[in-house]
Amino acid sequence: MTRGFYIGRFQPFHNGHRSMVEQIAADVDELVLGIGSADDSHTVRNPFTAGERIMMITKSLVDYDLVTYAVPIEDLERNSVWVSHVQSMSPDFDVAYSNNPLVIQLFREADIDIRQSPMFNREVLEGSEVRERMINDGDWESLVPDAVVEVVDEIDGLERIQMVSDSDSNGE
Ligand code: NMN
Repeated sequence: MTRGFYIGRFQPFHNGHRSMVEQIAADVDELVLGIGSADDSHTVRNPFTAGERIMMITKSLVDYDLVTYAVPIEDLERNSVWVSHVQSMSPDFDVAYSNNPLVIQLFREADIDIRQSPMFNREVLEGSEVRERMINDGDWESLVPDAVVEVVDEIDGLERIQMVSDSDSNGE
């Protein structure tokens, strides 16, 4: 039995994340999705709360033949103890997945098997692209699973991200 750990901010969970999960599912029996920056919300970079991201992830992956756990992971001021913090919050895992260079470095230094995907640029670009389109009334829906569209609708997420984007640009 192999359990993996995939860390991301999932702001919001989008099709690039879902493809990563599909790739990872070929390697593991169970997958922990670590919801990074769990303590942040209501900003342009992190519009959604940890609870809202749990809903997006759980509903998007409901039809997959994979046991998944979504675990909120708050940020710490100290990078040097972040991996221990992750381990203290997560079910045990055998292998970690991330495309974030700092995350890769920290797991490597802790001697944890860390794998990255060739979708690096795509995944990073896609999160900010989805948020941009949400702010500008563009077509964000085609970049995310249907379940995410439903969650954003339920929580009035568009109104929120447009509001925080307005207050950001006013310097408030
Ligand atoms: O690759 P992304 O989607 O940015 O996700 C990585 C997550 O890991 C982020 O939420 C980031 O804040 C988090 N992280 C936190 C620390 C810390 O709290 N010191 C260190 C490395 C990564």
